[in-house]
Amino acid sequence: GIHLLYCVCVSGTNLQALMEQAKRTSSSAEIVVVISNQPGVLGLKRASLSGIQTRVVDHKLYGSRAEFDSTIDHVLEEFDVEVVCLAGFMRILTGSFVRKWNGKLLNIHPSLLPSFKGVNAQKQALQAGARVTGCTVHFVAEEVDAGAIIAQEAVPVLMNDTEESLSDRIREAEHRAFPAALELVAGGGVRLGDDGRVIWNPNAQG
Ligand code: 3YE
Repeated sequence: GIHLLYCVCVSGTNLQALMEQAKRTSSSAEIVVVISNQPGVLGLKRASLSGIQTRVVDHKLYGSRAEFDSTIDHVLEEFDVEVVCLAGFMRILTGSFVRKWNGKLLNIHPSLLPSFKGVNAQKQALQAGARVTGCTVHFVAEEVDAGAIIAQEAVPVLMNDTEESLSDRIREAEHRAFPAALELVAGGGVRLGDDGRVIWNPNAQG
């Protein structure tokens, strides 16, 4: 089963794209639970409407990152989760959590990594005068936005772009790149090697 760790900030549109992909008969993925660190967000509603189980693990109720991550870990174990997609999830995960789930955690970032790491990637691209940016799906390493790259889609920066118009264009690319990357991992087309680099399997389905 595939699991999705969702958060506030965004409206859950990446989650929606992943749910639609997983519903296809050709998909290797099944979304078994959606976890949010923010109660009441639209992503939880979207999951419930699709008949997917939801859990809220509110980071504000935990005294430390370790306790928060360990609670998420327990939910993932409860649901026998094999792959975790961070879709709008904005918390930095602890080293021990990342090590335990190494090769099973996917994150999406709104730039062509390794350019424009961190928050406000779209603003960084505009300020740098980049003419092309995009999105990246990567395996999560302890260092934020530094893990091995699974999929990328380039997006042009247009002359009159604002942070909002550029973000909208990148988000559309995310809705293609994230389901594609999930399918690659769930279908065995790609995995994380012991050296932290991606290993491609040309014989995988899909
Ligand atoms: N954790 C590790 N490595 C990664 N989490 C994400 C990706 C990723 C990861 O590659 N170890 C910015 C987080 C950046 C930040 O400072 N967040 C705050 C909370 C802000 C909030 O709640 O809105 C914090 O204290 O964690 C997922 C994407 C992380 C984005």
